[in-house]
Amino acid sequence: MSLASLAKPILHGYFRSSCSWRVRIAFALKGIEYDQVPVNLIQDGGQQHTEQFKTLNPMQQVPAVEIDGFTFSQSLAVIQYIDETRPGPRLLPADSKKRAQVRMISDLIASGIQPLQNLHVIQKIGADKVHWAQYFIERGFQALEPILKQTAGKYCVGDEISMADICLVPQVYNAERFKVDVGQYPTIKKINQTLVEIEAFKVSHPSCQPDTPADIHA
Ligand SMILES: N[C@@H](CCC(=O)N[C@@H](CS)C(=O)NCC(=O)O)C(=O)O
Repeated sequence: MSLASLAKPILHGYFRSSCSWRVRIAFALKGIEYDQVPVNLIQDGGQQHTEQFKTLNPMQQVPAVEIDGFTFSQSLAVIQYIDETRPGPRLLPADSKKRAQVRMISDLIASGIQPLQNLHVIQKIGADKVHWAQYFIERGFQALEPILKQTAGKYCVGDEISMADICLVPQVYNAERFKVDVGQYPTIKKINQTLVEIEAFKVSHPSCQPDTPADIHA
């Protein structure tokens, strides 16, 4: 085992970032200790735009994760790397069909919803930003609801927690921030309610991270 793989991973993230939260959930589910370096997406025009951060992720987005001597961005790539290299509960099922379902749901959220309501996009939209975000979250949830009706058991795909659940909870949190009525999507709502009671989802919640501001800290 190399020295690099013995070092604790470092998560460069932001308490409220849904993509950083995905990685925090994955670390928690796997029982992996890690350090956090806060990247404030708002302060000073956004620390993700500094030259220093661009060396970690030229895309100027969190998360960026230093692990095993490498730096990765893109939360789904990070989660899959953790899953492939660390023991603990599988985050992608062994069964090919279920694994494809997990990837389908994860991509629907990570490519079909989150990027359209991401900070940089919203800033470019200007005054109409809330309606814009609501529209694309609703559009995504209208597609996700019937899919989950077919794939879900206790969780998004069957009865095992997977990467799909890791994507779902932070996206529901974002939906609520943008005042989307999640009650319109009973399957999404029910799975989310089950997941938020699980320890790994609680300890990784935006309300209790090292960079969570004191006035909203749980
Ligand atoms: N596909 C990327 C998306 C990363 C992303 O959109 N990060 C957001 C926070 S959740 C960000 O850093 N936004 C900063 C900005 O828009 O300036 C991933 O899954 O990691």
